[in-house]
Amino acid sequence: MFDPAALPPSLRLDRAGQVAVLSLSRARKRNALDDATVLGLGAFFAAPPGWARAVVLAADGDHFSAGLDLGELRERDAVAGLHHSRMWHRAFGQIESCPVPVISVLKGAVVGGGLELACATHLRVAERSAFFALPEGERGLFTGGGASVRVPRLIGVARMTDLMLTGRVLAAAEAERYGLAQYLVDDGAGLDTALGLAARTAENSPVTTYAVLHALPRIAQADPEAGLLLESLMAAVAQDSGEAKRRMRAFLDGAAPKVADPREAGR
Ligand code: 1HE
Repeated sequence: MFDPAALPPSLRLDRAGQVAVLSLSRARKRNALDDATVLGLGAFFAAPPGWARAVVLAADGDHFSAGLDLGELRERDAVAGLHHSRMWHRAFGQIESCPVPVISVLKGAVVGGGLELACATHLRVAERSAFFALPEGERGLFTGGGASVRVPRLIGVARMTDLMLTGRVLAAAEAERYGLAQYLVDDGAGLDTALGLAARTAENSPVTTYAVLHALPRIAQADPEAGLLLESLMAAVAQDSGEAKRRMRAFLDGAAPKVADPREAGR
């Protein structure tokens, strides 16, 4: 059961209809991620409010997140460092396995642990001000919040190697072209875009949402033959649902929208 009182001061929850808008609210520190924030994110996404059909992850101020709170990175021995990294993995794993779609709105710095956080969300909307980097290399660190698994999935090992070895910073348009963000919008338009996408995802059949969020990433990483079998099993379950039957009947009866040709939108 979701308990709003359990949120740390660095996180704020707002409600937009059936969409939960969770904001990083530590703009003074550029939304650097301290332990309380990471634990709070994990707890929120483990049990999002029951009314939420989607979650938008936004940020106060000009920057999405400056990554790990370097002020907390005191002398930590290797074992403590291991446990700290695993704590981030658990928290961000809760985002990835959230029962409803999670859409992040990115602006300004999306760096280090901030990029790791963004990559755990399902859809990323980047405003033009967003810039993306993995400054761990420069700080003598290595990624510890899941980047080495999630970033190569999105952009490939070669591009992540470039980011880490050379300190390259990607502008929003480059990042969108690489696949770090699925949407690129003007500054200030990210939240509305994300809310629109959230509303659209909420119209999906629950079994489709489940299949996309939970089966698809596993199928994509399985060996191909096992993946194809999993796909068939998932497809059979979805197709058997009453919702699928209703929707297919509606299409055949001419009562459901056709797939729109994007070229028609401008005419
Ligand atoms: C911080 C942090 C932080 C800002 N930890 N306090 N991440 C980085 O290496 C990125 C470090 N940050 C920056 O490069 C810049 O701060 C920004 C480009 C994000 C923003 O610049 P700017 O000019 O708007 O802000 P600022 O003046 O640098 O920072 C404002 C305050 O936020 C200042 O504190 P103040 O008390 O002096 O006002 C900064 O110290 C503070 N601040 N970023 C702590 N990151 C699981 S492993 C993940 C490993 C990593 O993420 S490594 C990458 C860390």
